[in-house]
Amino acid sequence: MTILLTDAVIATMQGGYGLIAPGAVAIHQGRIAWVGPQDAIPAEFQGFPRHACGGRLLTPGLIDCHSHAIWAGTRAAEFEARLNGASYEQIARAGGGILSTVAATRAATEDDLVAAALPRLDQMIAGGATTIEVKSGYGLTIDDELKMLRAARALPRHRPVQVVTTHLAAHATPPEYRGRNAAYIAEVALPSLRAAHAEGLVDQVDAFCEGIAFSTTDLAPLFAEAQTLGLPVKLHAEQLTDQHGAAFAAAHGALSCDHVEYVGPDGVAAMAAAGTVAVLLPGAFYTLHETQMPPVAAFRSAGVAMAVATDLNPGTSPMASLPLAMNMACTLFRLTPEEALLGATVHAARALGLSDRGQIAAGQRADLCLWDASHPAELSYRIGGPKLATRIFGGRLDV
Ligand code: DI6
Ligand code: FE
Repeated sequence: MTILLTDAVIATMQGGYGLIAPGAVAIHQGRIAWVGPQDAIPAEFQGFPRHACGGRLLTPGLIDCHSHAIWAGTRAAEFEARLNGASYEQIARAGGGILSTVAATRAATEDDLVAAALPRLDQMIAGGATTIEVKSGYGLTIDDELKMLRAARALPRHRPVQVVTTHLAAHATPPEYRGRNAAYIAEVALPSLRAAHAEGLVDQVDAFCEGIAFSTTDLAPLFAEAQTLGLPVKLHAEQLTDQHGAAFAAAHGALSCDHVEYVGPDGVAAMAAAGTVAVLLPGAFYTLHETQMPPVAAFRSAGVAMAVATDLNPGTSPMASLPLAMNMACTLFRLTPEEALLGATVHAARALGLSDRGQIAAGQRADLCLWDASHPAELSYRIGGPKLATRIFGGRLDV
């Protein structure tokens, strides 16, 4: 498809907002062919069919670089228990929390999981997402982890979205391995990773490094195996305590360290040296009523890129909207709206190891969002974001 978008306020996200207004974008064969000022459209694109944007804001399609969008069951009762005084750790240690979602997910079929995920996916898409990352981690057996990854891989057959899949068998220790983390890694996490890789189901490897989950010692064989298979790693690091997971992950060239509220100066320095992105997840911070903020000032001064994601999951972040996550990142973590939008575009792409999206520039995928807004700060300023007027996915107008 060939099209020329005209009369837009364009946030190219090159060097910050990279505003061009009024601007135009030429799209050809699913890619951006040209972007620039309205009055400088090259002759070769003048004849393209036009779509007038009416002065609306055009951004890159948003990228949700951290989600657990595949699960079965609900955790509303746990939410209620927490408000009656139970902590997240107490619930987890009592077999609730992640493990209750594991039981429901094990009982579901691949088709059940896809069906349950589609309404969530629709909400993500309504919030402007065009690429989403989806993790396993609620199966915790070889077969159930593979089932989750197959369900994640199936999503683009049902909706116009690109999916990056992440193996997260090291999310929690299932009851049958309680107190035997090393055995769980050896007998479930490693074989499920090898099988998922052999079946082409996995793009990257993640783990939950935490006192209530896995230590860096537990995870060393998993990250070594990821390296052997040529898969990039990332880590849920320093969400509730400082386990020095960020430094461990950075030493493995991690694409990102996620949550990172409790990361210390050693972790920040290691992330900066390795070019590891800090993925901020304000939805979990908000839901858990946390008070320890991620060290945003330290990330800035060390030059660590910050991404923003939903962490969509049934326990700690039942939220599918990236604009809402951006609003929370600004209000709770004091990001600027420009940093929040970089975090859901350019830096989110980096956190997924993707360089063909996240900016409006010649050669990039033509994944774009046209918003009922006139300035990019409105994406973060309005709680829940402005309405998406038109979404362009792979060069096709689909809203
Ligand atoms: N950290 C989180 O916030 C989610 N996973 C993780 O490692 C929580 C997942 C859940 O509670 O279901
Ligand atoms: Fe998460």
